[in-house]
Amino acid sequence: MLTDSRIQEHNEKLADDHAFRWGYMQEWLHRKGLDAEQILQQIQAFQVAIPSWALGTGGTRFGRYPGGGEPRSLEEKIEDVGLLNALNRASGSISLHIPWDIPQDVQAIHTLLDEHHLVIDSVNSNTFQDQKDQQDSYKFGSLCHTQAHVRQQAIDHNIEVIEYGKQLGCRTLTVWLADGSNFPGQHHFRRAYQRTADSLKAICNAMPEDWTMLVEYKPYEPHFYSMIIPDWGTSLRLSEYCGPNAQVLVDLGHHLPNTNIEQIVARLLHFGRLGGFHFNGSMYGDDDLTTGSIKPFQLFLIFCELVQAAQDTAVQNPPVAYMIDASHNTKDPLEDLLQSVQNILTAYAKALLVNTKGLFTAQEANDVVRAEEVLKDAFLADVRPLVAEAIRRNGGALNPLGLYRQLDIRRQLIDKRGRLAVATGL
Ligand SMILES: [Mn+2]
Repeated sequence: MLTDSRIQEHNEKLADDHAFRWGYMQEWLHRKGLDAEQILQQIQAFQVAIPSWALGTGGTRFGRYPGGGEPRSLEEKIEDVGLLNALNRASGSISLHIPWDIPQDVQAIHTLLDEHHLVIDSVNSNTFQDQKDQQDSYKFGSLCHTQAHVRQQAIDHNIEVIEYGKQLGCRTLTVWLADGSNFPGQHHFRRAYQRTADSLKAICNAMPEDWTMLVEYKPYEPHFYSMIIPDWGTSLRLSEYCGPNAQVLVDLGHHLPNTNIEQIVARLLHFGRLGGFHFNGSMYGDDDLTTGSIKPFQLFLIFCELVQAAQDTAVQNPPVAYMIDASHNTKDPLEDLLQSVQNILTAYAKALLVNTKGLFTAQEANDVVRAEEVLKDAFLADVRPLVAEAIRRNGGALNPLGLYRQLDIRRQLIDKRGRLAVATGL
């Protein structure tokens, strides 16, 4: 479907145009006093995980319009991520969802992962829906439930997820809790919080020492009066309660409109508790749109905080696990993911161009205009040749989306898997 020689062929066709644009970019960087090679190396090293649940067409509660050729098994999901990674070389890991992606043959999965140069990045538990044959329902909560045996069932599920993760060589458990209440009076806020904290601690204690638990927050949905973990403050407090192996996970869509997410990122970095990142785009709420499609400037500002923290020896934050967490309702999921990764790399590349020294000087002098202009100078740069060169050096395609379309990969997937193939788990 996609071979190295196909990528070579594609790159050769675009070589002349790329050389011209990349040459100009190099000259521009040189004049700015920036080290092109060093910036390239950082872009080349950036990896963002692809979640197994984003490979099929998403939907709303009103309808779903699958485009065909969706992966029907964990094996086919790995093949799809392998395709993405072959094209852009920045999607070398997968985030799995249990029980949607329980491996039947662990050894075969390892072999397939190796074939595609992929690793399992994290495992995600699911207590937001009842599974077949499940004894107790999560209708009124899981880790926060009033009854101990329901909480224990949810804890046991998370421990089972850790076991699968161990078999697959991963070291990160992501917990997103749908627990919450829909009406005033439904929850005893303090007791429900404490039960959740103790449940999370029990899960954390069951993890191997080199594992990290990521605690994700969300202000509303599926519950509309209160969520157990609605904000970063609650996530932070819970992480601290659980110990050094627990970290906060920021999902871009999990904020109320106009929240200053870059400031939250800076705060968490300052506290050394930013463990993970879920990328998506948002217009109103948890819209799960293509990353960078709605607010590219915000994405850039978030990366500025990440880059500045990485350059600051005073920041004691563990490496951040990056993942895309989007839903693709109208686009081909693979095209959407290719766009997302491209937008993420673009925002990162722009952040790497910021004249940090100049910015800090302007900040110290309270030169508001200068500080803003320093940021805008980097944001407005056309970094596409820089991103393309990084992908090319990693062995990927100069235009990943262009090559995907040129090879008509979706058509090939439909021929192979069928028009009605529906991704497992959705
Ligand atoms: Mn998420």
